[in-house]
Amino acid sequence: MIQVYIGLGSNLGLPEKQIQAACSRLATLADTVLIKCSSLYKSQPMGPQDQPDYVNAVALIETALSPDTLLQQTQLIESQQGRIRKANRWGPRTLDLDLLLFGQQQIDNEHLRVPHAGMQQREFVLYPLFEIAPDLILPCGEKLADLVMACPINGLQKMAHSVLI
Ligand code: A4P
Ligand code: MG
Repeated sequence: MIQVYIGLGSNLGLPEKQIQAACSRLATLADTVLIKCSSLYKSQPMGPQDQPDYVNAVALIETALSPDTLLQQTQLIESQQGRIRKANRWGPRTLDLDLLLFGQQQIDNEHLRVPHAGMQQREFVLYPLFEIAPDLILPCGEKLADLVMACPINGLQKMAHSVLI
């Protein structure tokens, strides 16, 4: 089993419910155990500003699935939760599931880049990840704690409700 961190984001269709539903689905994947999920965080949109604030979280699973199979499964969950892919980059969505880290693997193929591009600069990824994995070291050798300290919080707010697992 490999430890995999998944970034969850939503800014349409009752975002807190979308994140809760997605975590529940992750827990039902074959050959996979949901270990924990961070608190929910409200974040300002990165990219186009004419869209609602996001709710973000990070989950830790342990899985025996391959990276490609896991990506297929997470994309299926996105589409079953009403995700419609539009041409505009970084537009609003009911659910986005990003494979942030897949053990210590570094993957770069036409479907998948792991560690997820940009995660090292995104407060809505780093802070929830740090909440559940404060001692994490990335495959590049960087300490997560150092990345968090260097990352402005940009209005990120921990929300009162947490995900039930
Ligand atoms: N892909 C490659 N690597 C990965 C990976 N590690 N995990 C490919 C998941 N997918 C990966 O993704 C586009 C393609 O990326 C997929 O077909 C997959 O093969 P997508 O989900 O269709 O599109 P996207 O999410 O709009 O694109 P992108 O560039 O991945 O965007 P991000 O980086 O996910 O950012 N603001 C706040 N506050 N919070 C957010 O969560 N999210 C985004 C989207 C923008 N602004 C945000 C947030
Ligand atoms: Mg994405």
